[in-house]
Amino acid sequence: MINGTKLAPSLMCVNWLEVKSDISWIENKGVFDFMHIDIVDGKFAPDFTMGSSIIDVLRPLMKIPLDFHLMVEEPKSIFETYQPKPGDLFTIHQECSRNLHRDLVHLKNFGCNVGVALNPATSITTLDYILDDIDRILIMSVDPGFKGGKLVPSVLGKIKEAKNLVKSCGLDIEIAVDGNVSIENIPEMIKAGADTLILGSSGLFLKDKKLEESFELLTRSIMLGNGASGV
Ligand code: S6P
Ligand code: MG
Repeated sequence: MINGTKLAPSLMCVNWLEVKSDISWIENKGVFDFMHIDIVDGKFAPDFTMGSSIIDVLRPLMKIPLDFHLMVEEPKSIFETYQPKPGDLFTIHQECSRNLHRDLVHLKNFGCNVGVALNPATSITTLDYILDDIDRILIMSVDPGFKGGKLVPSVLGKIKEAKNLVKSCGLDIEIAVDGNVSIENIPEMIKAGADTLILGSSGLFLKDKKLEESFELLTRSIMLGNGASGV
């Protein structure tokens, strides 16, 4: 966490030729709150990411809480594959789940925290009857599936709307933003009400930069979002 903003590096965006050292840099830095793990099924979103054979090998290296983002049609069929544990957070998409409430209860029975993700075209109002059951709203600021996407501008208003809704209900639900959470976009996202930033190729794993250099830029950007000037 920096200045009250929680941080979740996206495992999909590490340098896979140096995956062990990237994970240990993240762990040792001591400021990251979650390891964000994108699971894509090739149906709800194009492409494929990491199956259990990869996650099972990497899990022992990751001590910070795991934050699974399932971009998967009818995700309940794969919950057990990733062995949800107390302390993990599992987020499923509103658009993917025919029985959203039932799937969230199923996940909570493993003892983990739960979130619901919304694609750029999905309204916050779709969560009206599920707010009491969730720990996080994950607002997708790009269409799901790939790194390197471009922010859908209407999403900034949606972050504000989500933040106001959660406040007005007096609920303890975190607002997370995922997709093109870039050094440039972060200040506006924080000002709009983002509590947690999912950091990918535009926010932490910057091309041609060492992680330490990118981290400095990230820190400045977060400070700007929180109202600090001259940093
Ligand atoms: C995208 C996925 C994300 C990405 C991350 C990419 O479908 O859910 O978590 O890994 O957002 O970051 P960037 O900065 O390349 O858009
Ligand atoms: Mg994600």
